[in-house]
Amino acid sequence: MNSRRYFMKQMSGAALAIGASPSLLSWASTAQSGSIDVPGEDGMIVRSFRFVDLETPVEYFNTWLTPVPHFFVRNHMHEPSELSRDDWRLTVGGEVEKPFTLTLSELSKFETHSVVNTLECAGNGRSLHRPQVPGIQWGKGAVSTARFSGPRLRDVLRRAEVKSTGKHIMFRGLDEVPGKVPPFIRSIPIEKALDADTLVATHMNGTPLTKHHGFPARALVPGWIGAASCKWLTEIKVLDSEFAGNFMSPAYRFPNQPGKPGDAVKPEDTHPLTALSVKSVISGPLDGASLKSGRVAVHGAAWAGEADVVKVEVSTDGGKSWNPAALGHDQAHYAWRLWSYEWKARSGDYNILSRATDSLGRTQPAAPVWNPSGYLYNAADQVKIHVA
Ligand SMILES: Nc1nc2c(c(=O)[nH]1)N[C@H]1C(S)=C(S)[C@@H](COP(=O)(O)O)O[C@H]1N2
Ligand SMILES: [Mo]
Repeated sequence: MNSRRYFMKQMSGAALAIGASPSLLSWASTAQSGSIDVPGEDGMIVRSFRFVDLETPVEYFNTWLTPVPHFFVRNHMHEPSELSRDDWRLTVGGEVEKPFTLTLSELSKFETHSVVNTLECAGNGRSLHRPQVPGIQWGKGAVSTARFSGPRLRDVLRRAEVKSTGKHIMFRGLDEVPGKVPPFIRSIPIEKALDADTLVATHMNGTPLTKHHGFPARALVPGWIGAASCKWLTEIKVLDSEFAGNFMSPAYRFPNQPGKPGDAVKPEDTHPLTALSVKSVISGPLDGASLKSGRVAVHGAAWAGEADVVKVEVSTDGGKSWNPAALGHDQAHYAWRLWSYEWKARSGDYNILSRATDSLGRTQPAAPVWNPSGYLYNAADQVKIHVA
């Protein structure tokens, strides 16, 4: 048992021993914002005892590519327990002329393509919504960036010869479904599936996918919410309409019109989430930091889903005035940009903000768009610091 598993087991044992006390669970889920922290292996923040849900601390947002051990993990259920390279199969069927099944070595014979993608969970930042909403109480770090490689989904689909009735592509993973909950199955529209950058990814940062990230193969739907990128992929099915199931509806839907915080939203007034919003996060100085006066680099990362980040601005006076940040050298269409702003800090208490603008003309709002499930939080980021 590796130390992370050991840790998880110890912790869930502790939670069980005291009857899974809600106070202990909420203590864990509010760990990042409170003074008590629950460090996992490699300093990752453990957001759930039940399944593996690990958040990346924002101070790790200092490399363009996130090292795999620092890449956030989001699981809705148990990771598959037995997964051998030799037994794994991928079936391709549904609205196709030629259904087939592939082994891993057959899959690896397709041409390989690489995409640097920032993957963000739709629920990232959920804990910052007011009023609070149920769900994993992510802080700011359910987002990471990696170079994903593998065959293009469209090449796999071409071999199967999709019929004209094929409109949506459904993915099924091998996760183990606990009790009576529905399996994690979702679908994406055929247009996105046929995009040259949508992958059946087998590698991340040049090495085979680890189990946490979907070994041996996952869908990679760049620029879209993380939930589109199904892990432990075992079935690709072409459908004539969107997949009907819990993880398409009611989950992962957004109100068509922004409502008042706390208001209920009718299902018919919602649509499925697709691409990510424009967003930036400050990775330093950290919230609550005490610094010496002088030169201070305010830095972070900014991303915009299918759009490009064109500008990041920093305010050191609580949002009254804004200064342009320098954008980092490394860039790719679906990847975040690192940014930094050099500030001459004099003593005092400061409210530092960052906001990004993208190639679609979208700018991060001052306040988030509240919604009942707390998706796509993207208000301008904020840290409070003291300069001595
Ligand atoms: N089979 C399966 N795929 C899945 C999930 C899951 O629970 N099961 N979680 C999804 C969600 S909600 C997110 S945000 C991403 C997270 O990918 P990561 O764990 O590699 O960071 O995986 C997606 N793919
Ligand atoms: Mo997610």
